[in-house]
Amino acid sequence: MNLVEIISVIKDCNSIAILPHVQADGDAWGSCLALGTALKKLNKSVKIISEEIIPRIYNFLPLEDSLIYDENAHYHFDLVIALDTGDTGRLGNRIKVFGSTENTVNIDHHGTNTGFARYNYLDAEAAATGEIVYELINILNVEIDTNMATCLYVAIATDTGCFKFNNTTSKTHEIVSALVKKGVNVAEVAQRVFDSTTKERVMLMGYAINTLELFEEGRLAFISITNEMIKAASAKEEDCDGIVNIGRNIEGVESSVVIREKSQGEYKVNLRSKSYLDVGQVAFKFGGGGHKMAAGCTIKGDMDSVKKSVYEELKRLL
Ligand SMILES: [Mn+2]
Repeated sequence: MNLVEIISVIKDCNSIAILPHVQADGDAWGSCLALGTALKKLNKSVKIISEEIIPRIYNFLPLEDSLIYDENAHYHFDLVIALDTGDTGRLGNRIKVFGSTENTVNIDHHGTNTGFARYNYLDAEAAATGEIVYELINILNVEIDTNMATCLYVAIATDTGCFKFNNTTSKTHEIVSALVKKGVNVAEVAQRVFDSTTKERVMLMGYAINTLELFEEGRLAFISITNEMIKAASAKEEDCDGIVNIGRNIEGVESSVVIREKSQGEYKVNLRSKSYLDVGQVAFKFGGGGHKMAAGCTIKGDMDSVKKSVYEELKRLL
């Protein structure tokens, strides 16, 4: 499907639900809020349904009154659109909402996307789903206002690590240039999204750094986060975000891993790489997904067995 075909599907529908993935990141939130606003401007009835409340660093984004958090919400929609979501597992409990209609759209940039909707648009070359949504809104012929531009800017800036990852292209900069012309306050976004932290997060980072281990002549970095650490730091789930970059930034490290205890016997694994190792492939092998340089999965076991499995897989690809 191309974007024009996706748009004809959207135009035929009146009530539309937009779903970000679970533990939505800046790309998912920004893309959903921008697309939601654009569709409202076309007089569509829009609900953005997320699994969690928007994290502190994104709560300055212009929040639509269409935003709802209730994953058990049962409504009838003419169309459900999943954004930035690689597979149905990433829809969490909202799989019920997604499954409530035959008319479903999936717009994404994860190379591992399973094409789970009736209408799928996948562009693995796009740095962020926000880039695709920008194009979509332009083809829809909706004027991008400052609020929408800010949402899309956050989407693209977060997924490119502030334009530092190698998914950043000249097209990324062209899109961002157009967004900045619409009045995005670049300094404010940087301050709120990238340069602000909390005491709890810093405490958690302290505990996490103490678990740092390097393997294979310093090419693999592992950090472990237990529920005990999160509790001791009074930290939240979202405070774990970005800790994986601490390992990745170490000179000589190719791949960095954070293993976080989720519940008894279940561990969330975050993977990053620096130049060549395809961590998306590793995550996929464990039932997760993502990109070449950034991916994630959930593995059952105990901390040591999870670490060993991931380590063996990464070692093979080094
Ligand atoms: Mn994304």
